[in-house]
Amino acid sequence: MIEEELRISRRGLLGGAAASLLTVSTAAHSATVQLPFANGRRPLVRLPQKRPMIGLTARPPQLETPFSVFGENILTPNDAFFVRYHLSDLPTTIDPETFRLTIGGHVETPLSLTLASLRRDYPSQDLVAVNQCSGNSRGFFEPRVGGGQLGNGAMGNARWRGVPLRALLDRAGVRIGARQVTFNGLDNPPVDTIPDFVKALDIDHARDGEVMIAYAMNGAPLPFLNGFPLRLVVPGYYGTYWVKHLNEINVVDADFDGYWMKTAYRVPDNDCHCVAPGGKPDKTKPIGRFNIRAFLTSHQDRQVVKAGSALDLKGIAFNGGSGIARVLISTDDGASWKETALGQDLGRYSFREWRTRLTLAKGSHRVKVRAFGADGESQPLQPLWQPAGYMRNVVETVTLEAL
Ligand SMILES: Nc1nc2c(c(=O)[nH]1)N[C@H]1C(S)=C(S)[C@@H](COP(=O)(O)O)O[C@H]1N2
Ligand SMILES: [Mo]
Repeated sequence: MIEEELRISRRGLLGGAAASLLTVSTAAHSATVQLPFANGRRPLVRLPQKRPMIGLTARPPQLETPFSVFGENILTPNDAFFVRYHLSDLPTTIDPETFRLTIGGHVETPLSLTLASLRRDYPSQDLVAVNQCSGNSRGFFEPRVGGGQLGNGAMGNARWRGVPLRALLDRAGVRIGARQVTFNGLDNPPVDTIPDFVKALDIDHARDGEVMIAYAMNGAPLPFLNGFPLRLVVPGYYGTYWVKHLNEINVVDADFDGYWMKTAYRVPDNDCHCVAPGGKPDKTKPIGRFNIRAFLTSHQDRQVVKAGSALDLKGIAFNGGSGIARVLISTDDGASWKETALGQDLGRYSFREWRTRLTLAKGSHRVKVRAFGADGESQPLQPLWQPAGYMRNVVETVTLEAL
């Protein structure tokens, strides 16, 4: 594993990334995809360690997963996993030999760890969990909102391997009065006026034994663009907390008030995390756990299918960690609903597959899928709205044309 990392880092991945983006954007016949909303035309771009992906921005590199990938694999392959960055001053190479992860602040014994020590001297754990950007599906908001106009591809499910954060905090010895833990990575703002990307979790959350420092994803080192050599994994929580190229952890004795906690990534402080379309929340709080979602992955909107014969439909569902209890399907635009069968349970933070077989009469059918969590939570039938375009989870509708 270490050898693989060495090889990767010496190739100077991000240097390569910038170069290939340039090639794509200047190519006369570069392929594009159309996301199903206005201004949804996107280039298909190729970056190191990635298959052709939907390009959102070139600098910093931001990539969306082509939606068909979710129908092919319940674990999203590393080379198809989405990429999100805020700051354009990214490291171009990271040397795994000299890399150090520090743990400091309100602790008894500050630590500075090599990657080798992290693997050798600490327990490891495996966990399947979805990483989803807060703004996944933002492009579908009506009225439209500012921010990356994403389709449904800013999510992915992987088997993460790493060290429970609790083990590191215990080794460092958290002092009485600790309130939060902050996380910083090797990427930097291009100018001083833009705040560095630093996130924080409450101390009890950080010590829950599930939050982890991952060094591998689906049995391989993290792809560079997904946080090589280390990233935070915060099961059930939006991707904003999953700090990449993580090299600095600090325990603090007050609520951390950095820009990316205090100003950005906040949601209306109410049960639906929503306001009337076009409105403004009077109170906000930091974004937290995923709400529940379900998707049809076997068929596309407007797909033509055969009338009168058995049709196999499948898809995925996930939520913030209670797990998926049931997924219902409607083929009459929500008038009636029918149970689907759930696939293998890879854990309560994972995508859960659902399947069903049905027959459609000749005509156009509005197919809806609606998931219910083990905690009873379900999806709204009408979209909720909020100004940042986070947390979209309306019941999805796909029209199938049976001929
Ligand atoms: N260092 C660093 N980590 C980061 C970010 C970032 O800008 N810098 N963006 C966060 C956000 S908002 C998301 S959605 C996830 C995306 O993870 P991915 O790029 O591996 O898909 O990374 C998170 N970790
Ligand atoms: Mo995000």
